[in-house]
Amino acid sequence: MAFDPNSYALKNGNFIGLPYDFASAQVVLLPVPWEVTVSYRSGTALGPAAILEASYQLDLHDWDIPNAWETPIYWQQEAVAIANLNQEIRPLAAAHIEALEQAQNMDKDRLKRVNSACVLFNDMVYQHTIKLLRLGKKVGLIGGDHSVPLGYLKALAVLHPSFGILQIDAHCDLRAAYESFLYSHASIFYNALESIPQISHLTQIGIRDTCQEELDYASDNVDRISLFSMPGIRTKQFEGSFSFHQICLEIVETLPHKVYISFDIDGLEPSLCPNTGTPVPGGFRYQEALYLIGLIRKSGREIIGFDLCEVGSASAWDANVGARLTYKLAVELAASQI
Ligand SMILES: [Mn+2]
Repeated sequence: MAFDPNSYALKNGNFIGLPYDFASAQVVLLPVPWEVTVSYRSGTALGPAAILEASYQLDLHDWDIPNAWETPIYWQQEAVAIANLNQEIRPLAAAHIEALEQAQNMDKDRLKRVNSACVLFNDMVYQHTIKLLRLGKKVGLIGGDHSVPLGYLKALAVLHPSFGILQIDAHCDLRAAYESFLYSHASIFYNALESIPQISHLTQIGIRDTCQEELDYASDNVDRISLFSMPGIRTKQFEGSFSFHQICLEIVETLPHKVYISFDIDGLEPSLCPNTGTPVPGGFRYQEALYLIGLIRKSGREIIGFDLCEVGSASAWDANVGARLTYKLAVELAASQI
């Protein structure tokens, strides 16, 4: 049966029921069900499955990209080894966090097991993504908590000698370890910047929930990190001196030619992600985020990959927003190819 982009979606296991297989795919979406170090609310490991399920509800027209549905997108099955390791290690991490909160003595062996499982996990993501990249695929990683992209960033660094990251997030994620977890969701960009010299620049936007240690790290590395706080962005708008377009141009201009997008859904206002791991009031509106992403391509930059993380699974609404963002990111990833 021929694919009809105007019809309802078939639940065929592919994103939005699209008719493409792995061989024909230009963009591969890789679900990563991992949330070992979550510190507040769990559920994001089931985010990818919830996004896939919600995706069948989407229509295929994109307001920016003609015939977006012709983008060959393929949703890869979840890696069972990752899901299993998450299930095995998450209870150990949860017990560690509980002991910390009760000010009990630290069980060092337990902590060691969590940290070495995270090393193993990062390597699994590296192996999956380098294989896809070497096959010429563009990859979108679907988390999971925000610790998931480290292995993917290392794989991109093998193929791209220099690239920048646009991070949309309520949090800086610049802590040097958090709760003694070396590979915490709260440390992802500290770890990325410290271990991947190919990352020439990190531009953080939407930041509104942070601590002095992270702000100090950002200002100590001001040649490598641009931080646009949410209060800073809104103040410019409230005072009427800048349009959102001008603010976006200022953001995009901090980025080099090759751009990776790391989208933590808590960068949006919490009405769009009520069940995310650590929701924070404020944040971008949906159309604002889409406008900014579109501007990266229009500026002539190349999007080399993306992740979407921290999508909650407790309600279909979080997954609905997550699925729409996934589609937009995937078609922009394909369309920006130079
Ligand atoms: Mn984050």
